Amino acid sequence: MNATEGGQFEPTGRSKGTILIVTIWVVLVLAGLALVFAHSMRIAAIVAANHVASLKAESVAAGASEFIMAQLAAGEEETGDLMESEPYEAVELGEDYFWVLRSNLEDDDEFDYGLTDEAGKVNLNSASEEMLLRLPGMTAELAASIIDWRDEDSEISPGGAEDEYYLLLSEPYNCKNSELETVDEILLIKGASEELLYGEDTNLNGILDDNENDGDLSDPDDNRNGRLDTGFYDYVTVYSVEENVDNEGGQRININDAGARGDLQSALQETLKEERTLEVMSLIPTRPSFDNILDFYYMTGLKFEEFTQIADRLTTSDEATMPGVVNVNTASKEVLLCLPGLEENDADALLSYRDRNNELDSIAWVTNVLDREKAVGIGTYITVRSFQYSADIVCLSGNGRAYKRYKAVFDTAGGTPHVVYWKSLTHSGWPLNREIVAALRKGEPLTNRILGMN
Ligand SMILES: [Ca+2]
Ligand SMILES: [Ca+2]
Ligand SMILES: [Ca+2]
Ligand SMILES: [Ca+2]
Repeated sequence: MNATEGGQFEPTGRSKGTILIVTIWVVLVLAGLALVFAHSMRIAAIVAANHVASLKAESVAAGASEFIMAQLAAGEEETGDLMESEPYEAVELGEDYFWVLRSNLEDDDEFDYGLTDEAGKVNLNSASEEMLLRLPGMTAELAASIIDWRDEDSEISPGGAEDEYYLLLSEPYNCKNSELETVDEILLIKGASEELLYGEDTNLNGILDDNENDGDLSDPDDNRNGRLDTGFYDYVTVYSVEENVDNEGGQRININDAGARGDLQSALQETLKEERTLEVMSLIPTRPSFDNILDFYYMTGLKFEEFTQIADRLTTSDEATMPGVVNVNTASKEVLLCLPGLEENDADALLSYRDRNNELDSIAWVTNVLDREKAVGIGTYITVRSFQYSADIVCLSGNGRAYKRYKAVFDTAGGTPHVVYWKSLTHSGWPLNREIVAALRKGEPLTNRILGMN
């Protein structure tokens, strides 16, 4: 530029070009900034929308939990039907949806929905080592280590582990020496692994997903055999417990307590004639030591109809609670096979009898299926009642933008269902058919065709 008389700078031809270039740059930068702002505003809008969707999915989970507790409270009278009473598939809650997902133990190709009865499982805190060993995939090392983990002493059982083992780990911790509080806690125990617990079903949806059948191409490292090889996760619990009282909440009569003979006689008299009562009483030893109430049934020669009327009022335990008794009315075949002495044909026979009969209101029914030795052999470990249920709650916002998934355990003991465990499973990914999400994102309705897809 040149200085002029007025001290002004006159642009030369060259500097005119410079100004033009600068102007173009400024315009370009401003346009770019405008684009950036528009873009970031759009991102902000999406983030906000996703956040709203996420909050909605979260509140659906709370709603689903309330819904389940209402179902449990209403179904208390007929707990046997509770598992089937609601389909729990794509339940609408306002604009949003939830599912209660359950592993389909029969078919790894089809989703199953509903509550899961925790009493139909093997309780890791009360099962004997022998019962633990009968779980699918269980190793002798892990079974022994579970016993050591939960027992109070520090004596190492063969194959087991106490402090000596855990304190030498690179991240050391103590042997717990008390009960497991969650099923996942088992992963802290020597010999346990996600592979043993979950098997190939790492997202816990009961379905063989693509990544669970592609070898080591993607996690997990599966055997690519076209079948879902599961762990023992679906067969174990730490929650099952019931009070040792009859169905009306009344105190039970301990048939092994010689001091309770009078109570037993009165109870028998309520259903039997005087003569028959005395006949039965005469068969009870002065110092009775029945293994369980089924042992009593066989020893006294009570008729099945006579025994079923009184069975619920009898016990052989002085304990106030019966932890970990297995509900024979709801247990899966795998769980039935964990009961002492039962073989595959026994489990099949129990399942088949269960399907054909409705009135299974005392454990006496197993005597119609099993021989005396086997029935008495499992009599101590079984029940026909359930108080704890779990639910795998999958929630999706109505616009398909956000989902949440929770594992919840509910306890109905005491009459009012309440949550005893609540854990997010959202990190394991959307567990159901992706078309559901796709349809909602496009604003399309969830048709039966989409819901029926796996
Ligand atoms: Ca111990
Ligand atoms: Ca799966
Ligand atoms: Ca894989
Ligand atoms: Ca497989």
